[in-house]
Amino acid sequence: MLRNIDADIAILIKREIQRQRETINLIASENYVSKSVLTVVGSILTNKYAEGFPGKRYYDGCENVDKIESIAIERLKKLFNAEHANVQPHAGSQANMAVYLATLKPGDVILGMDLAAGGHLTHGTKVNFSGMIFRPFYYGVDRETEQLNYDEILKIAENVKPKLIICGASAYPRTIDFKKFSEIAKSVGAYLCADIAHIAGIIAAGLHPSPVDYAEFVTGTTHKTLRGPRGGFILCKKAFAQMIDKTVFPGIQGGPLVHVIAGKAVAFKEAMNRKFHVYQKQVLENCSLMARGLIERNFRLVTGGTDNHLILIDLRNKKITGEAAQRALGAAGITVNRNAIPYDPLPPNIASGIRIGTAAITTRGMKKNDIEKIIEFIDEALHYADDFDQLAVVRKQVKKFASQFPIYPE
Ligand code: DSN
Repeated sequence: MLRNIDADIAILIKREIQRQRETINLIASENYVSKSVLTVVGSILTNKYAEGFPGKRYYDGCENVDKIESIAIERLKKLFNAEHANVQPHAGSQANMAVYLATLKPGDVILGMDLAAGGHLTHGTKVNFSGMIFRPFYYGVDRETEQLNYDEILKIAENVKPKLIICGASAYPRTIDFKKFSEIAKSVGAYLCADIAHIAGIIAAGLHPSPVDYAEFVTGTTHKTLRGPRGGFILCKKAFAQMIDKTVFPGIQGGPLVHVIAGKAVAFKEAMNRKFHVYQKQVLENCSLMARGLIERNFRLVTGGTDNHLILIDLRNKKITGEAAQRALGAAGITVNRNAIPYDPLPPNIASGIRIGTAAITTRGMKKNDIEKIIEFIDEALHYADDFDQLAVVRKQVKKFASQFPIYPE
């Protein structure tokens, strides 16, 4: 028993389960994996070293993990209709790093979405490897519409002549036009990498256009809307398969996490099921209901709404910062993250907004009436942001509400 060996960790895991059960998780990049995924990731597969790829390993005893990784690869290819898949990246960052190192030389120009406008650290931020090794330029969103302006992106691309364009975002609530990005990339002779970390599950369910036919490289994570274990993946055309694989290993990683790869395989199988399509539809429906309900309560949403699983709320009219809102909601048992809004006047550690998503609450089974209830909780918590007694009252209500949606029942 873990608690006899290491009571410290045992108790913290117990508390974390309790926290996950008693709170409402609106973090747009999180989800709850199935019991099957959980079992596989916690399995004896963690004991195995398997540097290399199926059939070409540097260690003996890989007959079972070879099959597991091959199954994961085939399922992922099928799920996204891709020519080649690599399931070894430990995370989305490693997936992006592999694509960049496979296609670029240090100092080459890359063009990605500005972190401040909703992009990701690995899309060229100065403090990240992507901005340290390469020469990053950025596109943002239109000041008026707060959406991607493809004419503007083309102009920037023509100006800076990138070798690689990265599209995809961490905090962009609208559909991304991968075809337009591909036209822009082609017109300036750049590779296109679509980072679908956030929307992978929605794409797999056929509810967001896929970049697979348009981008030479598609990267993503398995743990967000795709609802698998924490990890990354890369899809590419056959012509790039070898260079991608060898950049992942031995380029940037050693032994793959075969227990996680097995968990990915299970999640990919789950994502092929009809039930997953129904789930993703509900994620989108819940997000759109959430957007409407928030607007009715005078919340200003960046871009005026959402097409996907996430919403970015500009809190300036509510006279509260993102940081204070995150704290108040946290005290009320609602987990969110503060987030910069486009052209944010505040520094990112304070931020004028919060980002919320519906992937996790939908996995718990929440629907229309529950979304209305959650909006009430949010409104109340932000109204009483400085009153810890009132927030404690809301927290009690949230706990009671959350208990109706059990996760990992004992
Ligand atoms: N940190 C992730 C997110 O929350 O969107 C992106 O990697």
